[in-house]
Amino acid sequence: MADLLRLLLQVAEKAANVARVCRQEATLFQLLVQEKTGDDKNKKFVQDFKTLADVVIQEMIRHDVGAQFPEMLDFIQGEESNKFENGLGESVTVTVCSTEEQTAALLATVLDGNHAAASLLARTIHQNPATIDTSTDGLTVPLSPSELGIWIDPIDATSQYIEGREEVLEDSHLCPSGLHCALVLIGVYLRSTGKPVMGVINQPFNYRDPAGRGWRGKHFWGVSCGEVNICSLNQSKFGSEKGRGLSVVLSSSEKQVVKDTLTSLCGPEKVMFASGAGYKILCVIQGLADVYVLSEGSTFKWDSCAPHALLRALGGGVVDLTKSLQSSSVAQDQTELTYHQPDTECKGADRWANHGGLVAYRDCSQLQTIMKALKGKL
Ligand code: 2IP
Ligand code: CA
Ligand code: CA
Repeated sequence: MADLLRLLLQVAEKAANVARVCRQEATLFQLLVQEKTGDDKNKKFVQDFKTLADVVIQEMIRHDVGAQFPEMLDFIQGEESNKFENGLGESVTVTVCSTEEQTAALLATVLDGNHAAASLLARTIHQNPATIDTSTDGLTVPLSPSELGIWIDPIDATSQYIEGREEVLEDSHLCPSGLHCALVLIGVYLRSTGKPVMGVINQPFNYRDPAGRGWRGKHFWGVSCGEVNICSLNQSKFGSEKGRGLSVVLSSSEKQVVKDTLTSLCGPEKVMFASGAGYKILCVIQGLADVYVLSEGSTFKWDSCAPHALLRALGGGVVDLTKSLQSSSVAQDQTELTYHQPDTECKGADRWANHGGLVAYRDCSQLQTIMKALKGKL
């Protein structure tokens, strides 16, 4: 299934192009924001925004993956629904059509007849992205499409994407907020066990092109199944950092008791804060933080699936915090998050929430240290 990986990298790059186009066109961007309603409301934000960019990206990924792997079509899910309401209160179902012109015509109905904006979007959707260096040659993945499902978060950290603050990223430094926290996340899991096996992360706003041609992105990928454990980031750079003291990344809205406990464990300078659930897990993947702890059920399957696969490829993982605290004796593998089963007691998006909170880690012994410190505190 190396061809699936290559396809996901390609379509994630196209997604990043859509995200960039939407930000670069100021008038287009104004048109794009719309408030969420009903069951799909993310309880975390008073005002959560659903952008057309999100919907378009998710549908484009579904379309492109479904075209090459029809067996997967019914198992491609994401954060968004493809129903969109335009300024006239009409409901439009957003789909990717077979030609650019048809897609543009459909999008124009969502964009209240703004044909210029619709054409721009349609062109990006139907354009092949620049070939990206995937270095996946020779990779064989022992999986077949009929055993796989996909979770898409078309844009994670939407609030940062909408706010659009530009920060200059420094190597080996975590940057708490800004456009670079916005990520395209595509995760692949096994339908039978729910284990994440492949992940692609695209960071559309990684740096500004020095030649003035706008934003450039960066991509990351990983595969973890059976004997195959491979990640686009190599592990070697983590080794030398051992012994420098444990560091954690948290949401700024994390519970005070968690902040306090981890501050006494790690020291104040080793407790960092950042936006975006995906970005925080990416910080752990990149070695910018050792562990990400979240005590609330405020993330969803589409937030964690892709980065979870990369962490597994690196020998780490993402566990359910509540389950892990309850069961120190249970094999740790049994507390890893899974992606195949909804919580049938909940409705809407909540069916797919990571209710028990989570801990993302690269190193099992660091996970143990964190769990020991949090035991009895929550
Ligand atoms: C959000 C986003 C938020 C995160 C929240 C996610 O996804 O990643 O930043 O909160 O958990 O569900 P926090 O930044 O406090 O960790 P989206 O932006 O896709 O709604
Ligand atoms: Ca998200
Ligand atoms: Ca999102």
